[in-house]
Amino acid sequence: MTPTGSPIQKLVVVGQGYVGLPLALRAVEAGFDVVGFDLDPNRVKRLATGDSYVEDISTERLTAALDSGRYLPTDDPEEMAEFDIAVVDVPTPLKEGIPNLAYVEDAATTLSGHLRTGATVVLESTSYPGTTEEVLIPLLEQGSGLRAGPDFHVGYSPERIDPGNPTWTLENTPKVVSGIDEASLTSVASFYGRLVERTVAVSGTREAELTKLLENTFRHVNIALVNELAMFASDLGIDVWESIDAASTKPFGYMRFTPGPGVGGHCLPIDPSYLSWKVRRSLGQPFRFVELANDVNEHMPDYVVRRLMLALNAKGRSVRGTRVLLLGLAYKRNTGDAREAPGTMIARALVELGAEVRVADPHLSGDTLSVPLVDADADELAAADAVVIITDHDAFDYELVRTHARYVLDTRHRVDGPTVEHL
Ligand code: SAJ
Repeated sequence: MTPTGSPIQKLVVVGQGYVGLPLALRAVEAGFDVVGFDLDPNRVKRLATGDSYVEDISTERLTAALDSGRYLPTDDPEEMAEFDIAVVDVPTPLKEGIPNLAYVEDAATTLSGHLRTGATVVLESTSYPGTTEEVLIPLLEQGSGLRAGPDFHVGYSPERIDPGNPTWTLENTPKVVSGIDEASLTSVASFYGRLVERTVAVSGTREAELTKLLENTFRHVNIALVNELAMFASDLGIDVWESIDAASTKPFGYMRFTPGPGVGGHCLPIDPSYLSWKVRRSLGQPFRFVELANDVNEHMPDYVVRRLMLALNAKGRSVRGTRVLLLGLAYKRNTGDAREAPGTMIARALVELGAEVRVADPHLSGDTLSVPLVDADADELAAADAVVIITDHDAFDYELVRTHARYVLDTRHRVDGPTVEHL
């Protein structure tokens, strides 16, 4: 309920990225008055003109929200005034391996200036257990003079947005919800209950924070397992891909993961380290699975370069002066996000070794790259001394690769042929 006891109406979403913008627009469609706050004036300008920079949000959907008169993108904190509920969707990066909560702290301080009795604040950003109660709440209380619990509600609800996923959306993905007390949980659960099909309540914010970290650490550790297995299998002359395919036929008790050139993106390379940092800081012990998984996955780009060096060496070639075409630089298939992408590390290493590196990636624009961006056409494929498949976008013509490339190192097992080696 709002401070005046009427249903929650005014929502502020702090951060209009791949998580905050879908939430803001879903809330507009559910009838809320929404302020979409972002520190980046360029983003605000683009949103205000109906120009979406989030792949899951179409121009039509954004324009409809603007036309409703209930969506206001802004970088002016004054527009937050009188909010009933605020959701914080800001980045939580690592800085030299240490959690960097500067964006969360900034959001809390800004919101505290507009916090009223009876209002609700929810943190969605991924962070270590304790962040809501040890970082967010003190700043909200300091800036408002109010007390979390008696005066305003606070909760945590992890984001589960999977960009580009056509099946699982904000609406149909179960939403874990929590509160610092019963009244907070009720407020948070009823808010999300108006946006998503199913909410899942847990007893406290720390359990909710740990839920998200468990989800992504589970993936990170299992990807590291198959990556290490792939390296051993290759040395043992065993086709690990066949074994993975065969294991994947098990209808229970197994989940398919596949080797790759490393783990990129804004989730997996980062989230598990929030957990291991918290364990080490609070308990003085290493979270060995996470630290080992980080070590294995961070090693994969170097392993790919080593495999290429061995292949060239077998042909009497050095890397220096060799023309290498990298297929796919984005961190994940069919996306254009090259953040923390292993492909960029592989490209950099090959350039340092003196290779002539070219990249083909239909999802990337050339202005972000330090190497030429080309098309993976027959000429480019034939002209390369080696082709490395790093991100297996569906847009590539793998038959063309198979028939024109003299040598292919395929890190995703997307193509077969006499000139192809797999990770
Ligand atoms: N990767 C592998 N082998 C695998 C799976 C992934 O090498 O078997 C690599 C990918 O190439 C990529 C990285 O790991 O470089 C991360 O891939 P991801 O599939 O985990 O995709 P993300 O980073 O977009 O993870 C998101 C997460 N979503 C949220 O945090 C809300 C994650 O929880 C989802 O499970 C995941 O999407 C998903 O399932 O697609």
